[in-house]
Amino acid sequence: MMKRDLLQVYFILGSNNTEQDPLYVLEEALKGGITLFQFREKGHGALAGEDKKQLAIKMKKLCHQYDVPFLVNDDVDLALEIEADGVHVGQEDMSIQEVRKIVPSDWLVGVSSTNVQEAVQAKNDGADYIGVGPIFSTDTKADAKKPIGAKGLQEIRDRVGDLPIVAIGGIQLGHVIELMRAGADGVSIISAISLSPNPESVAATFYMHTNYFSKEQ
Ligand code: 3NM
Repeated sequence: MMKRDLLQVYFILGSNNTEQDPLYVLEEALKGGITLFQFREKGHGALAGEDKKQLAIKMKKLCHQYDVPFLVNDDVDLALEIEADGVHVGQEDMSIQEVRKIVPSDWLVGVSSTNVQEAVQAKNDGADYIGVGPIFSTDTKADAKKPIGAKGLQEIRDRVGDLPIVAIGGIQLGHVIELMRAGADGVSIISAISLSPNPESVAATFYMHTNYFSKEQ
């Protein structure tokens, strides 16, 4: 099983999630102590083709300088081409079984789940972790589902045993303790870090809060 500490502060970023240089934002977040990174180049103004690939290569390099695993959202071909450390897929993307067939056995493979049924399915399919959400409403994902709250997260935790879980969607610093208590191993964040004027200090504070909770147990 994956080291669940990796999910503590799981930062996700695409070039359209910030007005700043995405490489600057990523490096600040890495300095602040993010534990896992996902490149998610989606939505209005997203890069494609060679531009997307070049940005991914630079981000992977940065992550590795800080010993943080680099995952790619959805685009398994790109992930393979640039030798990422794993992939994250949504419910509409390639299935976990299909992904497992074509990626190295040591890759992290995560899947999004918004309800108990999807979560149990992901566990049975052999996902390393699930991204559970949206917990709260979010402006970052245009087609986000209805928020499930900490209660929805708790229901999923009660049904998947010790499967590693990261909470996602609208998460701010003040939510961390509630979500860790509801059964999350960590929090996944875009805008609370990417839109902050000081991504390093926000990332560091997320780390402190999640770490405090894991030490409390
Ligand atoms: N996936 P922010 S919510 C990428 O529910 C993503 O699966 C979600 O961004 C899901 O931290 C979401 O800015 C957006 O709310 C997360």
